[in-house]
This record gives sequence, structure tokens and C-alpha cells, in this order.
Amino acid sequence: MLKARISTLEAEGKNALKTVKTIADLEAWEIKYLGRKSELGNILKSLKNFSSEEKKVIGSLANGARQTLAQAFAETKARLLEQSVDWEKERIDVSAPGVAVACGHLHLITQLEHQIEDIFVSMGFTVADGPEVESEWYNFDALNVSPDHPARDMQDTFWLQRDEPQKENFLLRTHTSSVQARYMETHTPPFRIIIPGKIFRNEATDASHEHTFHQFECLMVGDDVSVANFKYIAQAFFENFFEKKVLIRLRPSFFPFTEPSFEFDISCVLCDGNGCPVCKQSGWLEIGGAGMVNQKVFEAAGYPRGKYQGFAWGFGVTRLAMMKYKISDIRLFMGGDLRFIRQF
Ligand code: FA5
Repeated sequence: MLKARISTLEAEGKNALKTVKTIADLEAWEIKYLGRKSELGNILKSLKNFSSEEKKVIGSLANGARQTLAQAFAETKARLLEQSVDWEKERIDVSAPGVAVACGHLHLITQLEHQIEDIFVSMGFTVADGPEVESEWYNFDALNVSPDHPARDMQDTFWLQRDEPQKENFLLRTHTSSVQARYMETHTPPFRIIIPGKIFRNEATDASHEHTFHQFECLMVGDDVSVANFKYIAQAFFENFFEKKVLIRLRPSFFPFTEPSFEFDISCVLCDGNGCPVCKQSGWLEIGGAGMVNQKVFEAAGYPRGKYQGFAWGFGVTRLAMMKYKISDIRLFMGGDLRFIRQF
């Protein structure tokens, strides 16, 4: 009787499968014919109660029926899944243009820093680096700017608050010249270095003044480095940077860390020195400060007085970028407006 029932179950299951149209129906069918609590499942579970002879015959029949139904189930499932795919929707147009992936890029100032570094490196300079949070010593004292020196007022400073009394005051560096002092402490001339970096000034902003901007310092020290070396290197640099003939003009100035000191201008790269609104009709653009390194700075670094000569200069990269790309407001660089940033 049980043998007949197994055959009926197999036939019934196969027949029922023919009417299954959906995956949900198929799942119900699977529970009914192949599930653990299905009739066939119960027969298989009850095998242990039969004699070994019966077990052999009924077991083989029941397992055979189960296998047949499982095979039919798998075939039906594959057919239903295939039928459920909307092939029209899945069609891929291999000739369609690709979708552009938006990705970021380096900020204009970083791009220019790399360009400036390349030019100096091609003239034998190496790149040095220093911290943005700096001690009063490296930013001022080691550069011959003592606490009561009036020159401290030339650069309005962001001082860092002290929670507990400590020996040193800290600040956000006001110029890249702070790295000069650090570098000289650990290196012996001759050397030529450049120091790119972000600096901070506690001052009101306007179209040509920022509180956070980028400077570039250049320092060359040796036995007989002169102003002529400075002029040559500065001119070579600017001609390379602006890709045109550029003249350099030095004007007497004052910086505590250089003696003599000068401001230096380049011929206006917009009007080639003929006069325009950007150079205020003068034909010259103010670029930065420079001078021969003050012997007191060498002494603070531990060099014997008079043994070495060197020049140093610092200029604003942000101002240079304004000239190169004719940007009229310095605040655009750090303003975070992506419409501006994406242009470069
Ligand atoms: C200095 O910072 C000196 N450390 C430069 C120097 C180095 C002189 C080595 C001698 C030897 P000054 O404060 O003038 O100097 O700044 C240098 C340049 O930074 C300026 O010519 C200008 O291009 C730029 N700069 C100064 N203040 C601002 C500002 N608020 N916003 C944008 N650029 C500025």
C-alpha cells in the first residue's frame, strides 16, 4: 500500500507542477511535496520503524520519488526565473556614450606650488618643510625679531592661548621664514632650499589681503652668495613661471632678518611694463620681500659670524596666482566656492 502511495505522490506532484505559474506557487508546491513535513518527508522519517527488508524497498522507492520531484522542481524554478526577466529592460546598448565619473582635482594653489617647486628643483634647490603651529622663537626671535622689536607689529599674529604657564609662546606662523631658522639649526652651508607653505595673519581681509594664504620662501647660503645670485635666480624663476621676459626691480626696504633688505617688483606681466589698471599704470608689480641674511640670524642658528653669506626671499603664491590667472579677489581661493575651484 505504501509503495502505491509513493508512486501516486510522485505522479501527483509532477502533475501539480504543470499548473504552477509563479514563484510563490512554486514555493507552496515545494513545501507540500518536498518539505520536511510533507507526506513524502514523513514516509522517509518513518523508515526506521520498518524491517531491514522493507526499509530497502520502500527507502529506495521514496528516495527515487524525492529525487524525481526535486529535479522537476529545479527545472520549473529555472524556467520561471527566466520567464520573469524583462529582457527588453535588461538590454545593454553597447554603443551608448559612457557616463563621466566626477572626480576631484588639486587646488589651483597646490598645482602652482608643484610648478614652482619643479622650477626651483631644476635649479638645484631642495624642498624643506616646517610646522604651521610654530614657537615664538622660530617665527620671531631666531629671525632677529625680539619681543619688544617694533617689527613684530608688521605681521599681525594669531597667538595660541596657553592653558598653563609654559616656557614658550606658540602661534600660527606668520611667514615661511620660520622654517629658515629650523633648517639652519640642523644643516651646514652650502645649501639652497625652498619652503612652500600656508601662513596666517590676524588682519582684516579685502580683495588683496587674506588671513590665511600661501607663501614661498627661498634661501641660498654659501661662502660667497651675493645679491647678483638672488637677482639671477629670481629672474630665471619668474620668466619660467610666467613664460615671458620679466624684469626685476629692487627697492630698499626693512626686514629684521635681512641686511640689506629690499622689496622686489617684477615688470607687469599683464601689460609688459607699459602701464595698466592692475599695476596702477606703474608698469611694476610688487611681489615680495628679500635681502641678504642678517648675520644675527646665522648666529642664532649657531654659525660663526661672518663665515657665510646668503640671500632669502619670500613671496605670496596666492598673489602670484592672481596675476597669472587675472583673479581680482584673493578671498576666492579659500572661499570654498566650487564653481571657482573647478575652473582650474
Ligand atoms: C614676509 O613675510 C617676509 N617673511 C618675506 C621675506 C622673506 C623677506 C625672506 C626677506 C627675506 P611680507 O609680510 O611683506 O614679508 O610678505 C611677503 C609677501 O606675502 C608679500 O609681498 C605678499 O605677496 C604676501 N602677503 C603679505 N600679506 C598678505 C596678505 N594679507 N594676503 C595675501 N598675501 C600677502
